[in-house]
This record gives sequence, C-alpha cells and structure tokens, in this order.
Amino acid sequence: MNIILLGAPGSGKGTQSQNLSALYNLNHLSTGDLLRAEITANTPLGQQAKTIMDSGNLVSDDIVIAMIANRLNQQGTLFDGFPRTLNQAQALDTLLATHNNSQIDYVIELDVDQEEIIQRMLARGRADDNEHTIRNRLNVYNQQTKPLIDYYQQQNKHHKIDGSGAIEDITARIQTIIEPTS
Ligand code: B4P
Repeated sequence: MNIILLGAPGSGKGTQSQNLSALYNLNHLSTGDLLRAEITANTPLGQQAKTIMDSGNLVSDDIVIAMIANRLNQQGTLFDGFPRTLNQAQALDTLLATHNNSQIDYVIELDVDQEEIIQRMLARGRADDNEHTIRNRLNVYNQQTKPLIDYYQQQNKHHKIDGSGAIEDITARIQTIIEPTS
C-alpha cells in the first residue's frame, strides 16, 4: 500500500506520518527530512538546498525525484511532503509502475486553517518558520502543490480530512479512510 500525505506546510504531514507508518508498517519517506539531513551533513546538495528552503521555495524537481527514486523498496511507502509539483507527481507514478509494479492507493489531504498553520509553525521555530518565509511557503503551496488535488481527484484517490484537533483524533479520521467499516 502506498499513501501520500498532502497538505499545506505545517498541516501536520510529518506528525501524522509517524503514527501511520507505524500502524501500517510503511516505509516513511519525507523529502523535507531527507533535505534537512543533507543540510546537517553540510553536503554540496545540502548547501544548495538550505538557501532555497530558508526562502520558502521548492528545491528542484530533479533533486527530490532522484532522492525518492534511490529510496524506494518493495515495502509500501508513506510519502510525506512529496510530491509537491505536478512534475513530481507524474514522475512518482512512473517510478512506482516501473520499480515496484505498484501505484498510489490513497492521497490524504490534511485541511487546516491558514492562521492556525502560521501559529503552529511560529511555535515550532525551525529555520524556515519565521512569518515572512511561512507566508511564502503558503503561496508556493497554493500555486504549485494545490493543483495536485485535481490530479488525484481525477484518479479517485483524493480524500480530504479535517487536520485540526488532537493528533490521535486526526490519525483516527485517516484510519476510517484506509479501513472503511462497511
Ligand atoms: P517539510 O519538511 O515537508 O515541512 P512542512 O510542510 O513545513 O511540515 P509538515 O506538514 O510536515 O508539518 P509538521 O507535522 O512538522 O518541508 C520543508 C521544506 O523542504 C519546503 O518548504 C521545501 O523547501 C523543501 N521540500 C520538502 N519536500 C520537497 C519537495 N517534494 N519538493 C521540493 N521541495 C521540498 O507540523 C508542523 C507543526 O505543527 C509541528 O510543530 C507540530 O508539532 C505541530 N502540529 C502537528 N499536528 C498538530 C495538531 N494536530 N495540533 C497542533 N499542532 C500540531
């Protein structure tokens, strides 16, 4: 089973991924975490990514697609923060079909009010969590990532859930999509 968690920055993709990858024994792939590991290791890729991430823009499609391609295995995967552009989404479909003979099963969109998102990220205080950068990240999300909702709706894979409230309650809402009772 392959799941994508989609949602604005700070909507809780990383937080829910921890719970879901444990519940369903999925390989958790977070492009944000992978890029931050490159920054911490001070690799050339990390140095290049840091400037882009600090500004709130997206790292190039080629880089993130290659990072994902290198880490796909035969286990089902939970994609956290990837894809973020139409180009990435199309590349992922091709990668899954050719490497794993599989496909995306569920796309879960976490829906959270924009002002709540800003408050959450200011409370977290990561390097890219200042108000100016957060507003740019939200604009980038609206322009480049939101079109993916249409892409997956056309494939009948998109499910939108309320991403506000207690973390466990949100996980339970996602479980009702993955394990319908009827
Ligand atoms: P990411 O690392 O993906 O981070 P994010 O979108 O900011 O956060 P997420 O939605 O995972 O929120 P979280 O659970 O942490 O991206 C960072 C940057 O990396 C991007 O801007 C981009 O530059 C680059 N990048 C990543 N992937 C890329 C790609 N595919 N292509 C190009 N560039 C890419 O939650 C946020 C906060 O809210 C936390 O403090 C958490 O504790 C809190 N929280 C979570 N759930 C809550 C709840 N229910 N109630 C209250 N608080 C909650």
